[in-house]
Amino acid sequence: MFLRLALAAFVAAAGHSAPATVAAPAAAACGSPYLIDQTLPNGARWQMCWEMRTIEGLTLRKVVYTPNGGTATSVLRSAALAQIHVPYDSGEPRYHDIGSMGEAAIALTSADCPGGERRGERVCVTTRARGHAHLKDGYGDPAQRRSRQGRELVVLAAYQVGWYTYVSEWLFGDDGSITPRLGATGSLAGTVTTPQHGWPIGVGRRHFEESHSHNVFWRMDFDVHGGSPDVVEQYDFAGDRTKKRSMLRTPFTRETRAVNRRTRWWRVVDPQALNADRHAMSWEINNSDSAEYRGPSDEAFTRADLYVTQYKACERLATQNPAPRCRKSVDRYAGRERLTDPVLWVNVGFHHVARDEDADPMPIHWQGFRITPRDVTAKNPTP
Ligand SMILES: [Cu+2]
Repeated sequence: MFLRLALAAFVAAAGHSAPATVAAPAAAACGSPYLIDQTLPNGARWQMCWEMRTIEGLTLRKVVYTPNGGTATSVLRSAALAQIHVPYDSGEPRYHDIGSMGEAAIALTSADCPGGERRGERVCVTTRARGHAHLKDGYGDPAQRRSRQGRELVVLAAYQVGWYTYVSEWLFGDDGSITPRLGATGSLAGTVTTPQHGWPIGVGRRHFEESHSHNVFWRMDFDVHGGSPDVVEQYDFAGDRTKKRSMLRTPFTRETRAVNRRTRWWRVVDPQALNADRHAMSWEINNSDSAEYRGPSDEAFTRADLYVTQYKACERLATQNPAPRCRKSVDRYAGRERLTDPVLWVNVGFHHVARDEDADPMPIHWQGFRITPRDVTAKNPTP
């Protein structure tokens, strides 16, 4: 690592015109059926290994992206769900649904995995349309007219937790985007309450189904373009009722609890890894669709939308962490330690107010966030 850093510094100091690159990531070290290797029609390639862990359930490791015509670049060392916290509006109950997701994973049918491959019965790998990749007028020149439909790789598992069925999806777009999202379907829990805390479902107004939140946490250990250290930065755009907007960059040098703001986003950047334009490669995190649930003081883990912590192998779940020698929840992990190997925890909330349409089987409702390449390639790899 230090040798590589020193080499990169030497290349920069020598004014070398070629982009300073670090070693290309090793190909994913896993065999069938655990290897996923999908090249989408536009040439974008995604490679990774999957595991079904007893605690976290579906876990992706060594995620590598190769843009069309480009070289392979590592993105994530590992990624998994880290908790689904479900507090009900009357104050009780308050579930922590992740503890043994590997055992809750459902055997999938071919209907659960359209056009895809079932791996080890419990994981589906497939591709599907994602709508317009781009659409551009030719300004009178038909040769310049552009229109293309995008596709995405889908890796999913489903879990039965109480009455709910959770569908955990990882979407890998042919534009390099990654979308982790969780869908809740199955059946409502049937928790009956007063009109103040619920909504009348069924006939008349006798039965009030209790409203509740699903606060979903994902844990991601990034590995941007190989082993040189990654840095996490926060971006804000100052200016209110003014014409100007000014960009503010805040690097996180120590562990952090960050909250959402309407134009705020984060990125994980490897300052040593440069694209062909000599811009540092990074992956942007955008968490703008959260209900931002904030709980009482004994649920302090709900009080931030992104946690950045120094890597510790025993910090696996965002709450009710099973390792006895480790702290119990992500708000406790995020102390003041210096960050050299950052792990990101994204918290996305959804407030579920039941409606008549939620009768069995309950229509799926989704929550998630977006990870987008920022300067991984010097231009659009598939114009
Ligand atoms: Cu719900």
